[in-house]
Amino acid sequence: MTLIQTVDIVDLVIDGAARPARGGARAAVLDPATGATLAEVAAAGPEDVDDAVAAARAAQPAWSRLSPRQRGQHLFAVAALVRRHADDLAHTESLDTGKPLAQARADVEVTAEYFEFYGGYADKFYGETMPLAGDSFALTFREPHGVTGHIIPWNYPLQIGCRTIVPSLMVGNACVVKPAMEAPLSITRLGLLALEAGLPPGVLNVVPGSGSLAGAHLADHPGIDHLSFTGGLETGVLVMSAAARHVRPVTLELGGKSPSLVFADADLDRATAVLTKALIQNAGQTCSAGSRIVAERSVHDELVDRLAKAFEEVTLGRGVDDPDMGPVISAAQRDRVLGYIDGALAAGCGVAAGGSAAEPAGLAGGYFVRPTLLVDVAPDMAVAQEEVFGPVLTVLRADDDESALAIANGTPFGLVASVWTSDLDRAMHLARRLEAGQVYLNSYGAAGGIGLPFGGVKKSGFGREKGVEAASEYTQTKTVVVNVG
Ligand code: TXE
Repeated sequence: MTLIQTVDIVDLVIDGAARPARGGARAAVLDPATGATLAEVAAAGPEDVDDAVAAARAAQPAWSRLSPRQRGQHLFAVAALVRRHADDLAHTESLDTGKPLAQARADVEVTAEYFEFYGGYADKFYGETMPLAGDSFALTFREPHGVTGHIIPWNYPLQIGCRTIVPSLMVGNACVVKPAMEAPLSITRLGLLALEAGLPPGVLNVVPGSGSLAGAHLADHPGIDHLSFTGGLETGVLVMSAAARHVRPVTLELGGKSPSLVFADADLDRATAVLTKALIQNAGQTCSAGSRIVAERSVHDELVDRLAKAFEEVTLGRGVDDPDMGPVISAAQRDRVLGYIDGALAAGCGVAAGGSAAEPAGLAGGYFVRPTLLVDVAPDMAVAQEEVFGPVLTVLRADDDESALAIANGTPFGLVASVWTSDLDRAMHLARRLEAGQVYLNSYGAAGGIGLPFGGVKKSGFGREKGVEAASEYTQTKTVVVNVG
C-alpha cells in the first residue's frame, strides 16, 4: 500500500472485493487544506448498498458460528495489519480530514486498540444463569442482531467507524459501513486491510456514498437489523425515523455543546492548557469538543486573558505538516462556522481571539478558521445553544454553583462536561447533577479511553459505545428457561 501523493482511485469494498459502483458514479474527495482533489472515490448507489447488505446477510451465519475466540483472533489479525500500516493510514487520515498528523497517528493507534480490546473481550462476554423454583433455572444468551448498518461521519472516520464496527463484529454481526463522502479514504482502506488480514468476505463491507442516497437507503433497508449513526441531530432524526418504520434498534451519537465549569479555586494553568486543546482538537469538529466554558465571575477575566493568549499562539497549517490545528473539513463547514461567529457578533458578543477565516502561507484554497474565543455570550444565544462544529469557544459567566449548573444543563445536548475546582465535594456534587454521559473532573477527554462507556443524554443521543457496554448494544438477550424437575 502506498502513500496517497496524487489523485487515487478508491473503490467500494463489497463481499470481499474492491469494485466500482454499479452505475459507475465517482466523486472527488478534496484536501481541506488546499481544495485540491485528493482522490476519486466510488459513490455507492442504492443497488450497491443492496449488494453490500446481501453479502453481509450471506456471510453472517458462518461468522456468528465461529467460536468467540476465533472471532477474537480475527480481530487481533486486523489490529496487527493496522499497526503495520500505521504510517500510511495516519497520512491518509490527515490528508483526508485535514487534522494534524500527530492527531491522525493517535486515531490510528486507537483504531488498532479497538481491535485489540474487543479481540481480547470476545471470549469473555458471557450470559447469566438465574436460579428459579425447585430444580428449574434460566440462562441468557447474548445473540448478535444479524447485520448491522454503520453510518459514520467525516471527523474521525477511523476512530468513530471502529468504535461501532469492532464490537459489532466481536459478537457475531456482519457490517455494512457507509462512510461520509467528505472523508472516506481511511475507512475504505481499513475494509481492504481487514480482508488482507483474513476476515471472511462479506463480514465487513464499506460503501462510501452520499447521505441522501446511500445513507438514506441503508437506514431504510429491510435487510439491516441494527443501525448505528454518528452525525448531526437533524440527520439522526431522519435515520431514527427510518429505523422506526422497521421497528429496528438504533444507537445515536448526535454531538453536543459540552460545558466546562471553571471555578476560582481551579488550577488555571492546567485548565487553560487542557481546555484549549479540548477546543482546537480536530479544529473543533469533535462531538465531545469542549465548546462552552461557564466561568465563575471572579475568575472570568483572567481565564479569558489566558485562553486568548493560548489561542493566538495556535499554529495553523496543512495537517500533514503537523501544525497545532488544521482546516475544517469543507468550504460549507467553514461558512457555517463563520456564520455562527457573525451571528454572535450581531447579537452583541465580543471577540477575545480569532473571529475570522485564516489563510496560512501557501494555502489560499484551504478552509481555515482561526481559533475563536467569544465573550459576553448569553446562555440563550444560538452560539451557546447549538453545535458549531468548528474552533469556536463561548465563555459565559456564572455567580455560583447553582447558576453554573443551570447554564451547563441549559442546552438540548448532554454528551460530555468537565468541572475545574480544588473542592472535591463541589466537584462530586456537580458531577452527579450534570446532564452528560461523561463528566471529567479537573481534566477533559474527547470521549476518553476505549474502556470508558461513551454516549449522550437528551438530544446528544442514546446507547453506549466503547468499553464492555458496547457489546450489549450489538446483541439481544435471549432467555431460556429450563425445568429439570
Ligand atoms: O452531518 P450528517 P454533516 C454535526 C455537526 C455538523 C453537522 C452537519 O454539528 O456541523 O452535523 O454535518 C450521512 N440518511 N456532526 O452534514 O449529515 C452522511 O453521509 C442517512 C456531528 O456532515 O449528519 C454521513 O455519513 N445518512 C458529528 C453521516 O450521515 C445520511 C459528526 C453524518 O453526516 C443522511 C458529523 C440521510 N438522509 C457532523 N444524510 C458527531 N456527532 O461527531 C447524511 N447522512
